Amino acid sequence: MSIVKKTYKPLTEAAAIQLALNLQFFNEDTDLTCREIGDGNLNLVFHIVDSIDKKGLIIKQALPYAKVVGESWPLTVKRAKIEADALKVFGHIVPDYVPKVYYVDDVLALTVMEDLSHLTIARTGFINGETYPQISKHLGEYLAKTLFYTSDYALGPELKKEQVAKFINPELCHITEDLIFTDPYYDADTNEFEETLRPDVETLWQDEELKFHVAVLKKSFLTEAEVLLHGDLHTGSVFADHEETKVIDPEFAFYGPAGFDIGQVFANLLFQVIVTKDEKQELFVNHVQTVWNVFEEQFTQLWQAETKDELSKSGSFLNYIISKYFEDAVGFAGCELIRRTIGLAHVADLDGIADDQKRLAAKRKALGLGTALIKQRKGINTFDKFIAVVKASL
Ligand code: SR1
Ligand code: MG
Repeated sequence: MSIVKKTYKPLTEAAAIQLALNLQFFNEDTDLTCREIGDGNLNLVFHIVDSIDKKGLIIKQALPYAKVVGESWPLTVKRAKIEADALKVFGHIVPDYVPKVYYVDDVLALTVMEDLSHLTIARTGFINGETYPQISKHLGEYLAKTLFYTSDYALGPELKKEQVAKFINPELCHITEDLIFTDPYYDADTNEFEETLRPDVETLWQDEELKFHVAVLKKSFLTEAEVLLHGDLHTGSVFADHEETKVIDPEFAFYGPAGFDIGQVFANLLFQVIVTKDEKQELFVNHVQTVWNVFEEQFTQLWQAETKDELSKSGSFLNYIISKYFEDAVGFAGCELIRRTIGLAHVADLDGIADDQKRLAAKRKALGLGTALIKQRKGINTFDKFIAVVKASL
């Protein structure tokens, strides 16, 4: 008898249907359709729908290279396991805000999960005029709970270190270290920007003070294993409608500085502050404020009720932690604003502006705001000061 060893290969739409049937997610005699709908930078995403009862399913599969660049950029498919494991951790902590995981195959590097096609990717919704009234409250709660319950202060130091080991994610972290903290600050091949922006970009490359501060933030990302991060928490990683919010795609998860996830949420809402006007703009400023207020309030309650560390129970230590997370978040938000404007993997909030002058003006604002947040983050020690710097850049 020969034993056939299962090996990795990318699914086709027909193979995705067959897998769903083999796993008995659907009846054999039903009518299934499947479309590959992956529009992100890295993965295949199969949406399977039962045309009779309209029940749906998602199969997400990692490709062995970065789709955004092509096969010339090999990338570990082990990230699928990191993502599935992170979805399980976050799903345990904040079940309302994470898709359900039904099945994982580490060899095929795939996860079968809840169909969220009744929701829209938040970035797309925002660009099309949606404002999602609950999204900032939900993201504030998501951040408070995930960043508290994965920390030393909730898990205790031994269990936390086991989790750090489980979520070692070197290749994906390396992408972030390059694309966010390195490449935008010199003439790297990965950068992408309009030639008209070159003088603005060269100003960044020559700004030694800015590069010093980015190096400090990069050191924090490299070395500070504070909490289990989502690691790529931009508005393209969030599904939403008026009532629901779901955070997807944590393949960049690892133990890092808490302010990184908060900063990415800030920055990606700030793109909408930059590209909108009047009441809409105020609404997105309010979203940023709500994320922070809800985070601060709920994180404080969790800390006061549940910290396991005796010395950390003092109010002044909690204040120190919250101030540190805020300062870090402001700096990381600045880095995200800059990388999404001139580095690899842009955002449609900016690139989708058809009018050249308006698009370039928005990009200059993003670069100016990013620079200000990074350099001035130590002085930006209240939310009001943060918003004053944001408004001064518009
Ligand atoms: C090569 S991956 C480029 C970007 O896509 C992901 O969503 C992350 O943001 C990463 O930096
Ligand atoms: Mg992603």
